[in-house]
Amino acid sequence: MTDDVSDKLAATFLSLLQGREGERHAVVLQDFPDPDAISCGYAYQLIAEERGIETDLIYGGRISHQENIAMINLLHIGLTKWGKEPIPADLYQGSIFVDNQGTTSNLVDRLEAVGVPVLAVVDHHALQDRLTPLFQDIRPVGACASIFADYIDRGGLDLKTSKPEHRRLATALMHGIISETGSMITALPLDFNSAAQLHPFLDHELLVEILHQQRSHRVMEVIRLALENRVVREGFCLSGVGYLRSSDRDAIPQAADFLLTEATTHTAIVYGIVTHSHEGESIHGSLRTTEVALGPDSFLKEALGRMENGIFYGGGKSNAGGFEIPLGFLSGQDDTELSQLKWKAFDEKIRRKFFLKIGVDEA
Ligand SMILES: [Mn+2]
Repeated sequence: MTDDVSDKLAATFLSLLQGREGERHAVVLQDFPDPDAISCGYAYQLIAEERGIETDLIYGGRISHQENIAMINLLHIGLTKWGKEPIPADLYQGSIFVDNQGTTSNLVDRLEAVGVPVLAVVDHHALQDRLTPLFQDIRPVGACASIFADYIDRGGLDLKTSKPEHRRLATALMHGIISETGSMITALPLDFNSAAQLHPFLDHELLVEILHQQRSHRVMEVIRLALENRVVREGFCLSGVGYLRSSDRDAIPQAADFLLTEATTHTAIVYGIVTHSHEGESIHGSLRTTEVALGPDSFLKEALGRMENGIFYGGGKSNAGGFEIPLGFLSGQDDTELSQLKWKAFDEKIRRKFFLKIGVDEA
């Protein structure tokens, strides 16, 4: 992307905030916010604050990764979780979607129901057509945080090392970029540029503290199960880990990351049934790949298909993807025998779908 195009995108984005003093915006993160999304939300918060706009960083799911909890606490980033309660009609004058396009947030329908206009969508996933925003900036960069760092650099904020919140923002964005690009391995030129721009404002000690959170015992257990249950065919590693609590959901991508380190594996897919306290049960899965040609977005869409309402069960970006399959009528905790039967059926079905897609003739 040329400098001119980047300048124009940043200018258009910033002009959108003009004349909105006194407004309150909903910054919508995906249901399970990751460091990339959280740092983008925080960037928008400070950019908007400078222009007299209040914001809430909102999400409809859960934050479960120990590193993400540490990030929020150490960097004093405030997130608002909306549960089942309705969103008041006059609360927000606009919404911004960062690091997602509305397909991975359960808040979209509720925001639409109370008529909150979608001001902007800033994302780096494959283009989806769920929302019709006033402004859209979707670029295939390594981290969405790099786009916000670029906005900041092109007039969004005048960063100062003397301001603690600016140092925290730079640290958050750097963490977003590092974690989203697998320590810069999948980074593209904009990611490197943005990291260089942020570098003078970083709080290195804080960054080290965020990165060095240890895994909980339960996450270790899920990784052990993933290792035990894995089936490797043609470089694909599939593993079902059974039932997990929603607070442990983030163990699934962590297990997929781990399985990807095996020499014979280029693509790891880990899934399990996540039990939510009120919302029933659903299968959550994560895909990680080092295979450049795979294309997780189309791979998952083709392998798993869509729901009755037309929405795909899964999607992704260049090296990672995820899927969620609601269990609907089959949701709910049953006796051990029925639970095991249910898991076996779903495990088998998912495995067959992926084997069929890969072209492996056995289940
Ligand atoms: Mn992202």
